[in-house]
Amino acid sequence: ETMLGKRSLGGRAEARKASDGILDDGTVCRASLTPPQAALPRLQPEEGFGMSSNPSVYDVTAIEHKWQEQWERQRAFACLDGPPSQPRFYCLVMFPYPSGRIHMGHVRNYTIGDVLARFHRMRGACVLHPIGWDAFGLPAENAAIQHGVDPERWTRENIAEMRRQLEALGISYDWDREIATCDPSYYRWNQWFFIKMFERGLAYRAQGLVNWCPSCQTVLANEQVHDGVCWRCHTAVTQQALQQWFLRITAYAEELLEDHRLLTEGWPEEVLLMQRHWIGKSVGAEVEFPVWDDQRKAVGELAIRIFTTRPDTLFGATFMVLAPEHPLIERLVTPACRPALEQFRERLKQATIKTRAAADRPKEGVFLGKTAINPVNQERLPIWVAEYVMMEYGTGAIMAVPAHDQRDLEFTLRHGLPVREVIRPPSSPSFPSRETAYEGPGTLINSGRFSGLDSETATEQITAWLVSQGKGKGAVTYKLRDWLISRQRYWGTPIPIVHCQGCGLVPVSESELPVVLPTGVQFTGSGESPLAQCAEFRHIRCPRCAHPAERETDTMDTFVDSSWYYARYVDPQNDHVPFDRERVNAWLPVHQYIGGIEHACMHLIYARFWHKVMRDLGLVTSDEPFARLLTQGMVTLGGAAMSKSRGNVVDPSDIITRYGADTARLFILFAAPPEKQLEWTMDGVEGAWRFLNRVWRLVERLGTSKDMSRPTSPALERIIHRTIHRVTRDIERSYQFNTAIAATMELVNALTAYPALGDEPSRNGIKTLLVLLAPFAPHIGAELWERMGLSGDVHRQPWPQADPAWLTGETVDLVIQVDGKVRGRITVPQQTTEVEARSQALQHPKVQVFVGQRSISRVIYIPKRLINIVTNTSPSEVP
Ligand code: ANZ
Ligand code: ZN
Ligand code: ZN
Repeated sequence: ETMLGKRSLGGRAEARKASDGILDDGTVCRASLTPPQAALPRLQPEEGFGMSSNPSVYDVTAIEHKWQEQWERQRAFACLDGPPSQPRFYCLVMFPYPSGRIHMGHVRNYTIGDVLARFHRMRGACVLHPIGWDAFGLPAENAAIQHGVDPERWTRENIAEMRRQLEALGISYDWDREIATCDPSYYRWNQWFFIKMFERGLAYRAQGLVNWCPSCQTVLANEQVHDGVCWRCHTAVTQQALQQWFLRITAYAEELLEDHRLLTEGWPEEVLLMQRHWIGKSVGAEVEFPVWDDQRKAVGELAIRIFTTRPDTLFGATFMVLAPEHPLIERLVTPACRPALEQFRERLKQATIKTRAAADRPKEGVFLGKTAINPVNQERLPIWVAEYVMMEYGTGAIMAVPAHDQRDLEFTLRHGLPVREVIRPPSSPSFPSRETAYEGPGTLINSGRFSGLDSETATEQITAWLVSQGKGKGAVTYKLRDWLISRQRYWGTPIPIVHCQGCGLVPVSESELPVVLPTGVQFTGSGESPLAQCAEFRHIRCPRCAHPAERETDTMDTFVDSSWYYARYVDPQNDHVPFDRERVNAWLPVHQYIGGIEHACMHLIYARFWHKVMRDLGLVTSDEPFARLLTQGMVTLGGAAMSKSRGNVVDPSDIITRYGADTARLFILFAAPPEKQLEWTMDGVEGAWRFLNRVWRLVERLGTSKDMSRPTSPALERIIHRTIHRVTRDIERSYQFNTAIAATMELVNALTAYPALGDEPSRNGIKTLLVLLAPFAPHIGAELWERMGLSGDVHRQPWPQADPAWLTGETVDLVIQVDGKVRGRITVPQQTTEVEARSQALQHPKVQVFVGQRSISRVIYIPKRLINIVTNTSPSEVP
């Protein structure tokens, strides 16, 4: 019997959740992760780890500090652009907002990134692994309003505190490239890009809706509206139209969709799907409905243009609907209908932007007193205004087909309008019900000469007919809206525009950049934004005509800051251009980007857009910024995402103080594959801690001999090479760090079980173990390497290579029994562990039949001969 088998299984390896750590062969490994017997451990080195028999616990804090200081002093992870021949690896984690404290989500994100960075360095790549701060944003300004602290100071202090916490995690960042987006040296380039976009018509000003607090007399960000009321004074929030700045992201809508083909390999399908929905491409037609004039004169002069995805339902239109903001309304509304229209508009103001589009809102609307003519059958359709039609989508007007559009049907039921069915469903001969529209395709009825056609053919033919009559054309619409970037806020990038009476909108000249945020402004939270109230900032001479003029006082959405920071990291100190083209093109696209799924749409679409703009400005040559994307799963406690309001937060600092960064990292990496949800358990943390202590004791047992020449037994040699193979493959191919760590745990078992010459563990084996562990637990790796007297630094060792000769070993036939009866045979390598043998046996179809739903009480394994699976069955039940 191998000791290895016994140890890894411990006789308690029931089928467990994936998060317990699954070996690549599907077996659960709890090598040293058994729950603690006692309560919380005492972690003072001198006291031992709550286990008096094991006094050899090491001084985590001292050791981790020692290495962190050394890395810092040596600038150990500074990235010098290597020779062109050296492979490069740009590993980027989404930079944090400096809230002041890191949370477990950060720890997970940055640990994953660090393993990859360290792994690729050891593999010989030149690695760029930067960090910085997404430093503008509302919380700093809210702190200023509520507590009177200066946003800049608040932010800087938070950055300092979070930097300290990140350093305590031992992440291998190149701190020389640290950037903070609130530095004028950074946001200057936001302004530079803005001007380039303005010159190209990609930045423009137009009416946009904002949230407005009537009591504070101020614009509110969406985050400042809580359940429809102002965060400060609890007054109901209204909407207001204001001149706003937009970036024309819609000009890139098709390309943003199209270029998904470049990302199918490297991005999660889920993210691409979410983006596809966000961009929301709809193919259909635009159709003109001439307005009926009572004098029958001007028919056709005025027309309502609608967008529809269902030209096949044109004969079913029974009325028209315009968005409340539609410009034609003023020209259409009859005097008799005007009072009702005004009332309706008053009511609308009460609705916030978010709630208006909600599906379950009653379909409010008013009649304008006019009709329009359906071009296919000359019917006259009443023209209404309703809030469920959005000005920002399509043409801001629709033909309503209540029989086949649910929203139209609900509106009809409320306002007593007619319904006409024009599509017969393929399967059922009758229509579902009076309350449910049939929205699918079918056969046309009541549709003149198009009756009898199927939806698809009819769509084509009706569109062609409309084109031939000059009444319409094929059209494509996107849900994606232009990006509203103005914020009536202080703590953001000032928009570099001057308003001149004579010249209009004039960009600040490039030599005058950056437009720096003024200091010493008032934060009241009411009235105009602090910048608008700051006369010294506001008043300026026009760059073009030198007459007195006014600066734009809006600042930019902070998503601007995060749209191109990945390029700035490559050349962070450049003060002539945003970055040097050659240097950036040598590094982009980012090889691996890592962050939360919550950024699937906004951030990741804005950055893709910005990249394409930079490409079109000739600054980058690639089409996409991020070649691969990993979206890490949530960290949960008690099944729910950790959150302050829920009170289920574990503070990373507490864990690091008690157990050390290596334990925190190892636990997080081992508990679940990176993209899966991770349930925080103290048992797991302690298991990771115990494992690291086992490694420590293994090295301690070596004594003082530095003799590396002792032979390693062939059996152990084989396990070492198999471990190298598995760890490498799991990191490289699928980022399955949990199984990679499980493999190192098995190696520790083996090293404990196969002392090279009976008295001491294998030095060569431990050396390999430390190299393999270094990316996961970098401090203990470096410390034990030094203590073993090995030369150099473990983090600069080349990654070991598995010798293929050791991977294909001789095989043996194993007999499989279930409850003592032979049920099959499998061929396995001689050194197969009990864990592996068990897993393979359980996959055998015959075994599955005979085990069935029963639980397994015991496994008897005789290496090279037999495995017997004993189930919880009374003997009489055995067939
Ligand atoms: C007639 C029709 C008949 C429609 C039918 C649907 C079903 P998607 O697929 O989301 O693009 N629509 C067009 N512009 C709109 C706007 N600004 N606000 C609200 N609704 C608008 O939806 C396209 C459909 O949404 C269009 O096709 C139009 O209604 C409506 F049996 O036209 B349809
Ligand atoms: Zn208010
Ligand atoms: Zn001027």
